[in-house]
Amino acid sequence: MRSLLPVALPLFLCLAFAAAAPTPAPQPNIVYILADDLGYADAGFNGGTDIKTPHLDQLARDGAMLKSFYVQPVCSPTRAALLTGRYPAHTGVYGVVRPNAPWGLPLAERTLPQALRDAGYETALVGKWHLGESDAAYRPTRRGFDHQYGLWFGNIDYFTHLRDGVLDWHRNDEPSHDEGYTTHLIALEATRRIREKKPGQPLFLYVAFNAVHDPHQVPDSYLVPYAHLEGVRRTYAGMLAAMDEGVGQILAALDQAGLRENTLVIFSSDNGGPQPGKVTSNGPLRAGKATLYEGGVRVCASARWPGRIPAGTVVHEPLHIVDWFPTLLKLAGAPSAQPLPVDGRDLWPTLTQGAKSPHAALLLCGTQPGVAAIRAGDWKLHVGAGGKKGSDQVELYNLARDLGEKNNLAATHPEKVRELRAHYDRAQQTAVPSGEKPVAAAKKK
Ligand SMILES: [Ca+2]
Repeated sequence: MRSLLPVALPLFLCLAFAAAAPTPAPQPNIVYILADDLGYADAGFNGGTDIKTPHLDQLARDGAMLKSFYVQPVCSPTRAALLTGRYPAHTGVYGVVRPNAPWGLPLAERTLPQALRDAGYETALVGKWHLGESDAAYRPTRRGFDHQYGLWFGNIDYFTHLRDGVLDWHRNDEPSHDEGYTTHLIALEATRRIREKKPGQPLFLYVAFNAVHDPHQVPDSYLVPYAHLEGVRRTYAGMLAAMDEGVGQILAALDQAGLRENTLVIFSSDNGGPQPGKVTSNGPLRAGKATLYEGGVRVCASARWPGRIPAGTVVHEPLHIVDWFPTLLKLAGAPSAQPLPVDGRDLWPTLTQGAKSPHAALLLCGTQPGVAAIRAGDWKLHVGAGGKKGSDQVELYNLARDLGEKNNLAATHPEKVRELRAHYDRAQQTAVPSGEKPVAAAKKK
């Protein structure tokens, strides 16, 4: 037998190696569709009943619905978290970047499009930026995007594209005088980026609708099906219907380009619905935008990748938008050369294999340092509740029994308060101050 080894072993090793060598997975195209200020329960797939969202519903049914997907309570910090994989406590982007304010997403941050571009991706931002524009260094084309089209500020007039008399509509960071309703323009440009995608190169397309943020404006034709709704809710319904139509056009463009099978499409809102009950619906969740109650930070979300995410998946495990950064880099085979510590964790096993949340505890930062909430298992602790930063004023809820955060259990469960408070205290040790700089400082210079 021994005499056979020199011949047989190399042959065996050769065969074994051939069988075990994994076929490199093709880099998926990635389309992240971000809605602005969408209520938790306004899309049909997440419990909405009075507004028609057939395309968002189909997208969610064809993949996974993320029922406990967390973001930040307002626009800029959520976008910073998506693009860096880092919490506001580490980027310093706790609040919104006002027009002309002399700050933005810190330049030391390595962004998702930068990392994907280094991995061979073509990268495009279509829609809202809201991470700084006062200095050219903060603008999208300097932060990893090959293509930019849309608005820099947090909101603009949907038809004139003005904010306080200033035109904020740009192509590759130069003024654009394209005319039209921004939701239509964003959908049109997104479909163009898909049609004109560079052959042989994967695409990262970040579509950040300014819909359904105020000002509440929509072409009259979209109001017709919603005559039964009153006031701003009717306009909002038309705006959401227009956005849903745009999402349908983007999904159709992927189909027409033959890209459906190798494209991961992700959808979420950037924060919860403002004025719940009047304008938006956050369903059973308490409060809305700008708060750390569930209505402010838990948003409707979905993800579709045919053959990779089983259709009809429903994920109840808590996930955070910071998780997409490491997840997408891994799927893209991108070197995770982020020089700064990433807070996000790979959410793919949770999404595709029913694994538990990758987080023992999630940090939800308020719009100023020191105000935060911790989500750990079924429990949630608010520290500095009521906006008093660093205070001992806490609220404790058991979300499994009390999704609406009505019964504060802090007094009766001090051991649970201590346990979650320890997570908060650890997070505070590495927290940075807010990077916010007031607009006035720019004018004085
Ligand atoms: Ca928003």
